[in-house]
Amino acid sequence: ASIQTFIEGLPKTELHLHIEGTFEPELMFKIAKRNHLKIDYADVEALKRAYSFNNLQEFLDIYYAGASVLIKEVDFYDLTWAYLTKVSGQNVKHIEIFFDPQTHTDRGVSFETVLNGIYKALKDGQEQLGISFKLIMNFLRHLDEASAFKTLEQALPHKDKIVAVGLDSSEVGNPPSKFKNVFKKALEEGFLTVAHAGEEGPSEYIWEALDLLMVTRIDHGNRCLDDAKLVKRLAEQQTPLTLCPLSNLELKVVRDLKEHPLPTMMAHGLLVTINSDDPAYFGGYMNENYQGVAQALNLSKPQIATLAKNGFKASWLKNDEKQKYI
Ligand code: ES4
Ligand code: ZN
Repeated sequence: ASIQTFIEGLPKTELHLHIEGTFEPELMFKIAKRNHLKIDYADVEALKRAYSFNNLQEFLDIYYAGASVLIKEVDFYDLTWAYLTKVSGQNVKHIEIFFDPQTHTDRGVSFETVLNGIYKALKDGQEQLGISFKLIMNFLRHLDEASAFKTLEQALPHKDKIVAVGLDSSEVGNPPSKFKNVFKKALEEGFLTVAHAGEEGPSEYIWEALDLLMVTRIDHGNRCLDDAKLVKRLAEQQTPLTLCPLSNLELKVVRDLKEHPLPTMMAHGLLVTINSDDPAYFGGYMNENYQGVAQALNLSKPQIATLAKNGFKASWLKNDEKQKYI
């Protein structure tokens, strides 16, 4: 079989996905219209032409603007359901996905409106599409720790729905240490922790995520390769890195997929996984991310299969659930 058919047939996980980053332009216009809101672009084509980014911040500005048309619970449901039906066709079996409550609560949308819409769709996806899930609540790192604390308080009645907290948005200048107290509280409350680190920020931020935020996975982590001691630590502990190749390309974290650090990381024995980050903005869901690196880096079928298995290993599925796939 071709590499493409091989990738399509592999059971896959998605461990690094912002649900707000799955907002396709067509759905965005539809939801804006029914909420009587205007989008700054004339039509889907004009909006798509704006999807050209030189760095993370240029992307985030458009991503937050897009999310601002989400108002009602059904909007969050429809967003999540559209994503689930999309990846159900890509043989994605298990997902652990992020949502950004502050992006919505800061606009006056209630925490429950956001959470319930997303959660109901995830439940329906589990029942109707057979996709199991975990939900991760991210704090926006460009906001202060007090705002993150407020958000954590809002999550406490929903520990049955939210398994972990994470950290995203503008990385440089907003180190993990800024959030050490709120992550400590989250850990005491029984949440798992993850954090974006080493996407644009330095390897020191990865150390902080490990040692101060006690993360069980690093989101991105590309810059770990700048520090041999850190690579050794990540390899020894088998701390997963949730890599996002097409995101890295679109945000100019790498110049070309041929220069992606994935093969070097694999050679160092790191537990690397392939994920899609914000697929509506970066031009590809799971299969396209696998296909991108497979082609650019000339990966073998066993290497591609290892990446897919790594996703299950790196997941929070129970051991007996993982064993089916690894
Ligand atoms: C994000 Cl690629 C990326 N990095 C940091 N924060 C984000 N939020 C959505 N996508
Ligand atoms: Zn991300």
